[in-house]
Amino acid sequence: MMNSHKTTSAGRIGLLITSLWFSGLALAATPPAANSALDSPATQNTSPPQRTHKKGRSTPNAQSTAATDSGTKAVSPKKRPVKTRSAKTKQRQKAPKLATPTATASLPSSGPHFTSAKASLQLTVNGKAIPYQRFFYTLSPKQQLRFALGNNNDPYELSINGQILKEEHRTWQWQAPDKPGQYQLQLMEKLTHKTLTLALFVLTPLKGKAQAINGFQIGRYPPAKDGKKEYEAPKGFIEVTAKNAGYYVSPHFQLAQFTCKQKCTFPAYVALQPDLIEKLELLLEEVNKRGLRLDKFEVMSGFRTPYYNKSIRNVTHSRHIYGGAADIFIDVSPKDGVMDDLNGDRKYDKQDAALLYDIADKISTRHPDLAGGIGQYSSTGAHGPFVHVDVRGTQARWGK
Ligand SMILES: [Ca+2]
Ligand SMILES: [Ca+2]
Repeated sequence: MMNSHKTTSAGRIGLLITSLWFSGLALAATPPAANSALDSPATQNTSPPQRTHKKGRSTPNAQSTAATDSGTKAVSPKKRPVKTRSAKTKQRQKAPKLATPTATASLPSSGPHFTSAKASLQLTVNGKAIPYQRFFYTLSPKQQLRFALGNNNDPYELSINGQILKEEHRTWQWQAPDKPGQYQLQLMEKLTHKTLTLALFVLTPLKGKAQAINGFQIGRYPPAKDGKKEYEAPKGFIEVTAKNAGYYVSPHFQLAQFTCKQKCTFPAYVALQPDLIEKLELLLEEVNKRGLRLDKFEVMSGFRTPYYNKSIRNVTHSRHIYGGAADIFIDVSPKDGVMDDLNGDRKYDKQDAALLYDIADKISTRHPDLAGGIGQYSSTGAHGPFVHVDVRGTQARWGK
């Protein structure tokens, strides 16, 4: 089934040398992520979308709704024509590049540096370590959780929605309410006032044979592929409202970046796996270590409902329908909705996606617990170059 995969070497990461990264890096008003119809299944895929890409947009709205999969026959993005910016766009882009000898040398001498915000308090939830100072966990109504601390004797306080839980030998028990929604856990070290914030999303299940929740179309999940657990339908969905859409589920990623872009009103529902967000955080940290100063990735496509996935004729078992995949690119300068010129050759093509691909590959090697697929995509008439990242549990590579 993985006839088009190939393993890449981890050592081909070029220096990323440009000084363009420092302008306009505010996190403000993260625009809703745009759709990508492209997917990234184990077997690849993709007939190029036909929609004309509008250059120079201010949001990453590289919409494409065309079909993406051709079954088992792979269509290598390498065979597509490489697309570069128009002369007009290039002219706007004429800021000088710094041929810095090291990647980190291009970091600004002033201004905020990247902060990974890894957890300083060692909390586990049902055995799962919480990796960042703010993170999230998903659970079913009435599910029992056990919170536990690392081995130390400092005094702590753990509360959920402001209510302090009783501690017993460095552990706390909590049963999720029947009512789906977002519940806020806060762990505080009393002496230092260090805190860890964990959003507990009690999931809204899709009941019986229903294919929608509160009018939001979900569709029908296919039977689990080969009976594998990672291809089972999600137990439920995070309810996204106008109030929590901008919520940061981790230090750098917001709920709204991953919601499906089918036409809908709030509440919307999203499947989102914590492992995916952890992997994206690690990737973002590594990209910053390489000298690109940015605080987020543009997410072209995060979660897709089976309903939407079917409408774009994508592969049935796309990792996107399980909330475990994201199609991402870097768009800082110029902020125009498409991948930036990462390698400084004044072209915007698959070589720029290749840099991000290589870094993602390295992260995957370092963190086998977050194993998954990485796919490289060239630009088409509908979107710029991008990289697919997922956490399917096994390694898969394509497009490069
Ligand atoms: Ca750009
Ligand atoms: Ca380039």
